Amino acid sequence: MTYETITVEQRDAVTLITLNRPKALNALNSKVLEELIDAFAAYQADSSQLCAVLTGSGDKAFAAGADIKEMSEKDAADFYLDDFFAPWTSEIVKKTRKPWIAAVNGFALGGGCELAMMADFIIASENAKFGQPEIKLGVAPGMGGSQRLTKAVGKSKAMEMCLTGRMMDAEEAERSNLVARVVPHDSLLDEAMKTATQIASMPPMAAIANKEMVNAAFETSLDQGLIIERRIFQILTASEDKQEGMAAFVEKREGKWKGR
Ligand code: CO8
Repeated sequence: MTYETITVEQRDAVTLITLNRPKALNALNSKVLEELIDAFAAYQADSSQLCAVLTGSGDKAFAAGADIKEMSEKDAADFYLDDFFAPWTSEIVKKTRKPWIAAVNGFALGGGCELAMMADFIIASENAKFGQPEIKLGVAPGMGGSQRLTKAVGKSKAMEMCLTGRMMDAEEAERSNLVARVVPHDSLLDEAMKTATQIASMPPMAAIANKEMVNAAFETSLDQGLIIERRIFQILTASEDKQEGMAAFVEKREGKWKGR
């Protein structure tokens, strides 16, 4: 499949998706959304692909936000009637059950920060800068920033960032639990691919299950989350990969996964 605004490459079991509008700092317009939905659906459907990495092209930006030029031409009725921004969560986050990582290589602002936060986790380059500057445009986050940033860094810092529009550098983002790890700029893609390859080597059903459990912690009470965890754990014990994983440990060899 050829795309206009993204590139997609399969490297063994890892799908690498790159936002590819470097002249516009990879700003997210409707075409990017349409193509990302397609690319993530293809990743989810392809049983040979077990982890994905999303990054930005060029040296400067992961994504500098939703496309301001496109949004400036729309009025409130357009945003409301199209339920603008809804498909980012409903089509990408909810439908991608397999793991994916955001490799943030520069500016991740507004919708760019929100897209990075939709990933299962973020690996950032030392040059990464995160922010929700929408207030400076007379608006507010619309793709989950006020919710996901607050859950990641807590109320005080999220509130400060949304109200001032200031950027957070990579070191502060790691200290604030927004990102899993910061790596040197030049080795970002290698490090993200290495991590994705490691995830892709795990029993695939267990990877989906672990993701579902951790996500449950954000969406339910502790009691409900603990029930979800136990039930998923119990289901996994009936899998062929559980038999294989435990046998491989006892026999001191690598497991060979069936994905079921
Ligand atoms: N949308 C469209 N184009 C963009 C965007 C963007 N978000 N960001 C950068 N660009 C374009 C610039 O217009 C410029 O294009 P051109 O060369 O044609 O003029 C090109 O990218 C390079 O940008 P700069 O020259 O500005 O590069 P600098 O290095 O000087 O600055 C910054 C980099 C600081 C990242 C700067 O570009 C910037 O501040 N960008 C906007 C950041 C921002 O405000 N993002 C949030 C957008 S809003 C959003 O994501 C959610 C909206 C929620 C609801 C909205 C309802 C209306």
